[in-house]
Amino acid sequence: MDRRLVTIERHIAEQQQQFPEATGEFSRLLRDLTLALRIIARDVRRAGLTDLLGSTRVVNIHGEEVRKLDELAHDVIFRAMDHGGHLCVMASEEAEGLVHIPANYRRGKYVMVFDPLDGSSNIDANITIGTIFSIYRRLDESLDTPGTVEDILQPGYRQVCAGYAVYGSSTQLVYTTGLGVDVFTFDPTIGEFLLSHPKVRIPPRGSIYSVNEGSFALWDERLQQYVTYLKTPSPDGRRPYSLRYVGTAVADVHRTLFYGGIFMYPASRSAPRGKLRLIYEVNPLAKIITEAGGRASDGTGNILDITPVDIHQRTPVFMGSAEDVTEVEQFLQGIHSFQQCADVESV
Ligand code: AHM
Ligand code: MG
Repeated sequence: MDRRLVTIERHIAEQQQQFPEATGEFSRLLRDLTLALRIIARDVRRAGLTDLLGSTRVVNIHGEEVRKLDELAHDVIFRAMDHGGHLCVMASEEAEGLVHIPANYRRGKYVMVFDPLDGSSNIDANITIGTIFSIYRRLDESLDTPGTVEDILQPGYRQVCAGYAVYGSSTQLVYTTGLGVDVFTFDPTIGEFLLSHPKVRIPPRGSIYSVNEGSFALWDERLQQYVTYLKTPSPDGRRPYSLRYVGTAVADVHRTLFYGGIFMYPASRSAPRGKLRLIYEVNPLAKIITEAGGRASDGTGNILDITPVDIHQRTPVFMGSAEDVTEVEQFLQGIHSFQQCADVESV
């Protein structure tokens, strides 16, 4: 076991040393971001005491009521990131268009997208919520003009960094820059994120599925067969799977990262593209899961290969242990059916 005490700042600095050409700009960007996450974590912890629960009574472009903490988290991230000179543009779940860098600040070569507070419907009941982010290089790094929508609409495989903070029984920060997935746990007594789980790997197969099964009747029949299959006992005892669903994507994916299994937000008759947004929710989570050895699919192919056409576009998603994601794809593509599996097992 590695017993070194490593703060996130030291970890970022050590990782930077692996890139001799690095200027330090990216490290400074991450440092500013972790400040924002520390502030949000503090406000989340005290929300019940400080009039931060409840709605702003504003409805955002997704048709959802903006909670006070959604607005606060968006604002904190903006104020931490707008003046650092690292970013040329941002996009957020809580902003309809591009989030521009004010004209009086220098613009940098990176682009950041984020969901300031994921799991908004869980806020008022003190259930785990999170913040999701990802960082890209701008398309033409030689420019110092404002970033454009094309800079935001990059496929997920181009992310240079992806991560999330999960405000659960402790606050953890999970991120990757392509050198594995590292998890840091926040120690509130010293105000530091400390490396607690270096180089996390997702189990190749799990025994938990995570989906809002209330929509079962609205799903494609092939998905219904897959979930029925997961719930049907198998002779080898591998099934039935357990069902766990928090209703905060960050929390459901975090559990899936550690325990394995599959997290799904599929298309349904009432939501033909699913619910989750590709750019600032699904892609960062997909990058983390993929870097940890898992898979992320929209049912037909790799999530990270999709070229977005809209900042707020939605996508169905299936992510988690590689074998579980491959299995759901086989059901969705008609390669497996519940009946076939039952026949094989009864032989
Ligand atoms: P939010 O970003 O407004 O909180 O919405 C996204 C959340 C996800 O965290 C979660 O996976 C999903 O909505 C839950 O939706 P549902 O209530 O339909 O199961
Ligand atoms: Mg969200």
